[in-house]
Amino acid sequence: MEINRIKQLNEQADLIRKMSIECIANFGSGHIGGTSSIIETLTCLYYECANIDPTQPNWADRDRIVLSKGHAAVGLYSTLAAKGYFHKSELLTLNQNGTNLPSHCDMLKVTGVDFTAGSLGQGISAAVGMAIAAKMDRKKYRVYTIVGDGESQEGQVWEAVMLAGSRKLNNLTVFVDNNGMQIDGMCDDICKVAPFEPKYKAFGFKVVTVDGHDVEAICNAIEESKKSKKPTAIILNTIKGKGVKCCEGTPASHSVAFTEELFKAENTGGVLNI
Ligand SMILES: Cc1ncc(C[n+]2csc(CCOP(=O)(O)OP(=O)(O)O)c2C)c(N)n1
Ligand SMILES: [Mg+2]
Repeated sequence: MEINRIKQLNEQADLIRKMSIECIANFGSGHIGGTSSIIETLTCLYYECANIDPTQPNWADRDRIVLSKGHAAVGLYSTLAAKGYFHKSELLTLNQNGTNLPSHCDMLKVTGVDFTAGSLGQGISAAVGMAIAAKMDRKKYRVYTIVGDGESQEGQVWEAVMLAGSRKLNNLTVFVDNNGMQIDGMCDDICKVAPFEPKYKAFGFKVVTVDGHDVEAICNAIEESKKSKKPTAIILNTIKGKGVKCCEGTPASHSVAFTEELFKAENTGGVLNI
């Protein structure tokens, strides 16, 4: 990938992270930790690798992107607004009474959201169903889904993975956000589910492990998944709260009260300019 393109994607990720922080600060609290760990992945999908068109959000042949860890919705909403699916002024209504942007992603309310998620385990299951539907309809679209490591303690995740491997769904890419943390502690201390590589391999997946904040590595892994004869798991080694000073690397960053002072300390200024 050209240096300039890497720079552009990093700048875009930076902007989307700032937008997400501003939305959360505006509401006063939110899921900043698990949002920040997947910003580069969302950026690579929406700005480089996925076949999508913001002017046709319901285009039948679009790639599907399912945020299974639906609590990171603010990151998805910020990405969609940045891409022009809806006006960024809506972002400041996040979570407010009457909003169209609830804390967990909602396909009935938000233009561009492909699946309603928040009940952990359901998103990846729906993504596998979408990939099977594409095969049945002889459609070329791919399905991408982002799953948390804590989420992977749900038995339903592995039922979906087993089916995907068994059906050889090479149109499916599962990202595992391996940030090591869940709501209030380390995944390994609560219910160890890592390592992911041998588990996905055992279920018939191609597995690629990358630094989940390295846009070039993520894009390369996605391009590899497009050529695979098997479903692909991309294990993203990430930092929960990445790039947010008060949160980085602490499980307490799962859903935080974000005061005016904390926001000021981030020095991001307002990027929504509304
Ligand atoms: C079925 C279900 N059980 C419990 C929850 C509550 N919950 C929301 S987020 C979360 C932790 C998820 O951890 P992880 O997947 O690692 O996401 P991260 O916090 O790293 O973004 C839990 C237990 C839920 N949303 N759904
Ligand atoms: Mg996690």
